[in-house]
Amino acid sequence: MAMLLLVGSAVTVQAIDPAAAAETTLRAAAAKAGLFFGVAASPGRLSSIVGQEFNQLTPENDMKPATIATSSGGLQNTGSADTLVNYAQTNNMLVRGHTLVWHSQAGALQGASQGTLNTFIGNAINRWGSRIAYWDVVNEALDDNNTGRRRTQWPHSLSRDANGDGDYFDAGDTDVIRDSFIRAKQVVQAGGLSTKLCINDYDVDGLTVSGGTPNRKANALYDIVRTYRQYIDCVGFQAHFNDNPNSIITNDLQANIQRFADLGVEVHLTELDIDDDLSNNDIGAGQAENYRKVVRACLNVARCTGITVWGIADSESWRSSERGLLFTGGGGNYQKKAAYHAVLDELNKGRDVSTDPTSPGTPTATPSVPPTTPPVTPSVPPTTPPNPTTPPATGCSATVSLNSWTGGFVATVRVTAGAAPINGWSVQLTLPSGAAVTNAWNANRSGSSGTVRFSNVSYNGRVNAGQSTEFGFQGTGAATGLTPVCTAS
Ligand code: 9MR
Repeated sequence: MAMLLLVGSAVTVQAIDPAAAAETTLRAAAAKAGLFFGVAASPGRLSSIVGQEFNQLTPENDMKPATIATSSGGLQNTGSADTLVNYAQTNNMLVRGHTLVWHSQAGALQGASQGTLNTFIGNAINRWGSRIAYWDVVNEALDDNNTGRRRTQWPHSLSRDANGDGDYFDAGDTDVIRDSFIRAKQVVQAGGLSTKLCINDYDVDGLTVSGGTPNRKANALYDIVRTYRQYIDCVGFQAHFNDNPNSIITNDLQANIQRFADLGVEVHLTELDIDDDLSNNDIGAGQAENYRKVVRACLNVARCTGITVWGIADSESWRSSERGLLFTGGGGNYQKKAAYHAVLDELNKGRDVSTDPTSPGTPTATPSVPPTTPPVTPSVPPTTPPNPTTPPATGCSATVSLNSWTGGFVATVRVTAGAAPINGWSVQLTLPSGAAVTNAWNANRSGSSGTVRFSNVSYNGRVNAGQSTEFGFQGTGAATGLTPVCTAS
């Protein structure tokens, strides 16, 4: 049964038809709600449950530099990663590449220069191309203990804070995060890849941590994403929840997801596990209830487009003593926990984006949480133009990139002004039969199937000559062969 789109005067509520039969796997329920539900795995854990229950896969260890990088930035030992990518493709699962630039498990790359990191970034992205939907380009860049500072060990020691003001955003600064993303973006654009580029970290989940203290680590991540937005497509909250005061579940998880989503990036919960005796938390008691609330926080933000659990069963988890996952058992023989049933039930209820200002039908607003530092344009521009297509002499052009899974997709549309600035735009495209748009961001929308039209919202109509802006939409069904037509006003 199809989703219902209930349009009120000021809100749009997207819910699953209550009369519809509930889906019986996580992946089917997630696809119907318009997001992916994934798992971290290694080749030894590819039992049939992986493809049955999940539609996204993250190699738990097999794409880390320690496994695949040579000291000169080349590739080695890619067999296990290939096995996982092939499995994902056979089972219609998206792949998250994990990870390119990380202080841990760096192997032969440990201590490498930015130039060598860039070589590795290019080799790794190009090896799997668009078969990788999302790459964690930079992992865990921020310090522990809620300081809000960057890490200082390699590779962050490659960065230079020229004026000592505590950030790496000024002219004269160098920043391994910025430079790694610039390189990754160049590679994606040069190859015409649909791969999206993410930054990933832990203890960044809520606006606050224990005791209502501001989450400075989350704020620092927010500043990075806002400053380097032109290179960053997605943000991963690892979401390892436990009793550490900085790792608890807080009531402002959804608000934090929302403020990142308001920047126009996709948000994912990338490594979810929840300590089963998590008593120190704001939002619930039992593990199943905690899972329910975390999944709900994502479902209530249109641009929260995926959740990945960090393993299948408790016994096989990196934190087995916390029993933080959705299954018991092991070795391919798994039993569903109460937490599994809670997640499935919550996914089956679908999204409720009535409080999401970026969802259709609600007034589009600027981010409700003010940035903690003024936006700064990165001082080193990319060495390739942001759009690989040649803009027309006047007017505008549009290109679309897709991330698809069985039963659903997310499309990102880039609108580029021609030789003259434009003050407004509209993009029309025709969806194949069976496909339907469920929500959109950074654009007004008319229509949901067949020919659909998108137009600028208040803050992105003006596009300078040769510059670009992006909007996105999410849908059900398969969206192939989209040809966007852009009209400037
Ligand atoms: O789950 C991974 C475990 O098997 C490895 O031994 C460990 C080594 O650091 O990495 C674990 O995965 C980590 C992920 O790559 C980054 N975020 C934290 C994860 C759990 O430690």
